[in-house]
Amino acid sequence: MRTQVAIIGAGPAGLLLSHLLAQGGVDSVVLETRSEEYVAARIRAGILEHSSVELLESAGLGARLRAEGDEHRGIYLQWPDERHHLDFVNLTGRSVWVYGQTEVQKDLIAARREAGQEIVYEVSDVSLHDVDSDRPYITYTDKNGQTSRLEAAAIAGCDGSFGPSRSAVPAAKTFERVYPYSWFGILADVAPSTDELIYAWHPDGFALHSMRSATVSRLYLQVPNGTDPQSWSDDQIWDALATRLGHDQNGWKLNPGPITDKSVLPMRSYVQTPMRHGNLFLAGDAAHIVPPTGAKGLNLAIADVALLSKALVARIAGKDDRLADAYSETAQRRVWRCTHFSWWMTTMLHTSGDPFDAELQLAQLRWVASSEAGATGLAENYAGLPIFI
Ligand code: FAS
Ligand code: PHB
Repeated sequence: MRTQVAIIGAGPAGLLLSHLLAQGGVDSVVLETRSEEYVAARIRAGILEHSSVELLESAGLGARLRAEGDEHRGIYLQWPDERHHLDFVNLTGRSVWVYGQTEVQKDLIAARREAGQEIVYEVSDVSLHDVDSDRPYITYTDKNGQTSRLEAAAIAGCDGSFGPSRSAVPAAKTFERVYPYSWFGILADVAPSTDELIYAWHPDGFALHSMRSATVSRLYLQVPNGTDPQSWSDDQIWDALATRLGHDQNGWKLNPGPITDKSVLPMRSYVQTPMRHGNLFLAGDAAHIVPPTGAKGLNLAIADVALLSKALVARIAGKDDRLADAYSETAQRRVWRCTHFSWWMTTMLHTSGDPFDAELQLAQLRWVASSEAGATGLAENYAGLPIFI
């Protein structure tokens, strides 16, 4: 087969890239190792920042988001006996939307199917070849065991943190920080106990109350690395969440309910540079990972692809290499801004057991909650970053 852009990965980065390229008149083929059902059902991110919503709407992907998503003005910061609301709209004029990554995926899969996009699911043995030539190609085995070759003018590595694209960039420089704790995430069939997200600091550990809809709650607990999700009973989970989120504080109550999904997510920061080698371009988790505390993972993938699609359309349709030549450096500015913010939120809210750290964290939380400058700093990064900085 031959196409203009060969995309590895049908996550949000790969599917949105194929959509935006098509809008620029550039054809692509998407290769995905999992089944369509699997990539449509994966439970992951939950928050879309302002720029992501604007981009999805401008790409014709905002209808269900606007109809079924939930616009939030801000978040709550909580610590024992205190809870403070940060109003991003008052501080920056920008809001965020609660709309699960699974919903974004469903919208992207539907849009690509409607456009007749070629997505080859359940492939294996994906290998990249001649990426620094002007005739790069991919070999792979399809679900019928047939070996195939896909030639393209460019390859987009949107294959996440375990795909082959990362290692196809020779002499890449990598930065990594592994955090000494993980997130224990649950989905529960119970109405959220709050109107907007609660990020809670507690001596026992961090907790987050998020949601997916008016009837489904999404909550997280800081746990030690290596925690087995089956080792906690439902009662233990709800008791820990209630303690950390301030149940019975000022009359507020956490309403428990049936838990429908449990998973433990290790936390790390990872950045690889450059995000381009010859005709291979990386986007999304293939190039960087952030701890989910800043709700940046999905949004950063969207921002990369907004940039990369413009660069590839200019290069392939317009024979203009300037954006493609600047892609890695331009993308990395936002990657590092989001990497710093995700690290800052994570280290401010997760306890280490060290009493000095605890006092520093509480002092920082009190400053952010009481200072307009501090609150605006958090709001700008959480909701207000433009796509191109
Ligand atoms: P993805 O990982 O989503 O997609 C990569 C795709 O490439 C996958 O479909 C994979 O199957 C495919 N692939 C891999 N290897 C391949 C190969 N060899 N050949 C073909 N295809 C291949 N972010 C948040 O903001 N908030 C959260 O709460 C949050 N929770 C998360 C929980 C988990 C368990 C994980 C792993 C991530 C979470 N994230 C969260 C981050 C997540 O949302 C990512 O940032 C987002 O999915 C990035 O999108 P992509 O770059 O498309 O990568
Ligand atoms: C989620 O709803 O899954 C979510 C929300 C905010 C975060 C991380 C995850 O920071």
